[in-house]
Amino acid sequence: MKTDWYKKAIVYQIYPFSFMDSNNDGWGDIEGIISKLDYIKELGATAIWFSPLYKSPDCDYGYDISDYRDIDEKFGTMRDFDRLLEECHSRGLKVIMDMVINHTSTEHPWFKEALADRNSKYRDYYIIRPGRRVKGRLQPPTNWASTFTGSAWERIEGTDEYYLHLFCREQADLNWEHPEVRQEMADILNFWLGKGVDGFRFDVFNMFSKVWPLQDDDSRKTFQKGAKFFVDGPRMHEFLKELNEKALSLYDSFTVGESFHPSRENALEYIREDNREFDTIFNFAHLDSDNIGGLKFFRKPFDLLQFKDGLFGPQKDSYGLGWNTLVLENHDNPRCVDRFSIDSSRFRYEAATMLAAVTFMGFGTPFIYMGQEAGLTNTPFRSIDEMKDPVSHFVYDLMKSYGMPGPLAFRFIRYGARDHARVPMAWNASVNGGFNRGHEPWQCVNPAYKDINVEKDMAAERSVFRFYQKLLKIKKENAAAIYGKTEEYDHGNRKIIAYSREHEGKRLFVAANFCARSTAYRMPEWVQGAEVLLNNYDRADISGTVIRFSPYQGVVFEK
Ligand code: TEU
Repeated sequence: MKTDWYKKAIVYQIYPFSFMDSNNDGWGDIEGIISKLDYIKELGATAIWFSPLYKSPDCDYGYDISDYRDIDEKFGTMRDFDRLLEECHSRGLKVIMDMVINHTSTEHPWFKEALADRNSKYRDYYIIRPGRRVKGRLQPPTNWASTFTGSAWERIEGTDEYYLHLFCREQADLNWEHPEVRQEMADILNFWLGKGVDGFRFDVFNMFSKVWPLQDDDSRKTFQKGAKFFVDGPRMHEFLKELNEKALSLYDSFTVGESFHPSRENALEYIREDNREFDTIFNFAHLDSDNIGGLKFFRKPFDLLQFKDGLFGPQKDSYGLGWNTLVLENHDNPRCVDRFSIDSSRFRYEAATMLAAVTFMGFGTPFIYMGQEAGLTNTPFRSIDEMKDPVSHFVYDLMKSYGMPGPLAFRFIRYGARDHARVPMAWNASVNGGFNRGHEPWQCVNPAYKDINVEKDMAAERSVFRFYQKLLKIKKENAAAIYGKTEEYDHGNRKIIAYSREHEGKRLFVAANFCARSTAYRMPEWVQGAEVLLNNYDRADISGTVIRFSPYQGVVFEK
């Protein structure tokens, strides 16, 4: 029977490579994760989403899967995983697996067979097409661009054929038109559900369906060329319903989709409660408020109004129809305290807590990315060689190919790089931040760990972790914080964010200062006399309905 446990859930995301390395080989592992479950429980999370643990050659660090039914040996064995599942469940923590089924690794046996034998049935599992001869030269079947730069087609060696990859060339897109592919995917979901996992996060799900026949994109776009033929494709809703029918609905499973710039209409269709597609999808629009056109490397001055639009739009759209998510960080984004024009050298604690309060008190399930709860910061990478993410390298190379000198290209990519979130966790001030016992980690550590780490934060008088604990407790227990309708106030204010949540006569008012200076703000009349439920400072300077905010102060009132 389907329940709605996810509505009161607090999800904690683990990037297994970098969480905890128990055997000191440089890679995070399952044993390490188990050793930290009590910590996650203490924080107040109720579910864990694991970035991919499956077998993978790691061209895209686990997002290129070569066996959907096995655990990669650097993380442990299937027996270790079964124990992890048990250890989570015995602590009341739900387990959410990452499902990367838009593409497989090119090391997946299906793909290898498809290339090895022209008559293999697995050829139809992928999107393989003959190239085109243009003025005697062989060209890809269409002009689509990969999300990760360059053509979305890779020529199959020794032939005139190409296969489609909307991400790295080692991530071959599956052909979802083929019923057998869809059946394989349902079987994989059932395999994990049968083991007892509680749900899935679906990677770039709204690219499963492509527009057929495949055709050129005649728009002038350079980036995301072809997107109109592979985002929110015509059979998307049908495919999701089928996954539900054949797998998801057979269990009390939770689903959250990661979508690539869905249209507003489609975003709603995916999550409508009566639609039987997904329970919810991620909304990232507010995270584009410091970049141009959703391209995270193109930095621009932070735009608070855009942040508000992105944060509140989906809350309004989904309220009463489906469920929403609340996100500040994940493995694809830099640390939030180093974005949004925040002075994190002076106000790290204030900013980390304020951002959490304004985001997570909204309508939707909070997703916390490991380390966010301790206010971890970006890494001062010194050169491209310290970065492991293929995307950093692709964009760096692209900039250089446009004639940008190396050091400039490096500075260009550093701000938005996904690597910031992917360095080993800073647990304490010991070697490698306590990630392991000194073996060189797969990815360099953030040297800030000596100062900024979990242990130190938990012991501090002004601890981000302790604030998160209080915030999450409210978020789980207060009906208005869970179910309330969001109403934004003073949208045009470029310093302050303010909104209310209302449910069955109870009202919350959430307001925060996005500036490094104190700022006065007149609250609505009804807030007068309300109780302060949460505050990231010791006191709130209030007279009548005017609150004089300190830098990055955030306050939650209850009436
Ligand atoms: O990401 C999808 C995606 O397109 C972006 O978030 C992407 O990371 C960004 O545009 C690059 O700058 C998902 C995963 O979260 C990501 O880690 C994978 O690399 C990607 O899919 C491919 O599986």
